[in-house]
Amino acid sequence: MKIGSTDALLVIDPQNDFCEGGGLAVAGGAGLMPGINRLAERFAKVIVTQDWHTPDQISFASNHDGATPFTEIEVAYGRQMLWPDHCIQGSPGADFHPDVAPTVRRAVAVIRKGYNPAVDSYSGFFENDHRTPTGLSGLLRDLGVTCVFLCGLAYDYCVRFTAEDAVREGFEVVVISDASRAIAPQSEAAARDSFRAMGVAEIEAADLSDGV
Ligand code: VGL
Ligand code: ZN
Repeated sequence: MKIGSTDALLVIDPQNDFCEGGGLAVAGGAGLMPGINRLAERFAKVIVTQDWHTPDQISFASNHDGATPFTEIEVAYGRQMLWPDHCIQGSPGADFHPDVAPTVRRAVAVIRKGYNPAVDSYSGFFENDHRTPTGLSGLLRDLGVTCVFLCGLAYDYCVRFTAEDAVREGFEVVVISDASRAIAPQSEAAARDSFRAMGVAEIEAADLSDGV
């Protein structure tokens, strides 16, 4: 598969809290960063997302008496998984991993998400109410992007939700599997099934060649 001039690379949440030692660590997270940098060099348009919560974020188990992380609750916009505290605005955990700095420097934009305390946001396009936009769709359209390639953390949540919204927004969508890692095997399998059902292509970084 060739990289074209109307393609963009979306690098999802390459932040300290999703890497080893972080608040919501994903196994193999930090190890993705060099490969992501090599990918980012090859795309004319790179956009990075940043999970950006306040301490009173509704999806933090710590904000619900007696609740445990990785269990679900019912909120105004549907079911919501509870998480350990992570990516709190201005905290070291919310910073980009130092090894991904070259990609962040190349990025044409950083899209922050999840800053509304009452609504979590996995997707780079819409909050978890599936209605409130982040502005990413308009940005991509204004930049003339027709196809988005996704990588980053985590495969089964923020990469998955971003990919699904990108399809609904009319973009061609490709997930670069070996440049992404999942939080849990069960949700990883569910994400893979959903990608297949929705027409999201999955490739490995080695399947990409430089275009025009
Ligand atoms: C994420 C859970 C909560 C992610 C963010 O980046 O996949 N997952 N917040
Ligand atoms: Zn989050």
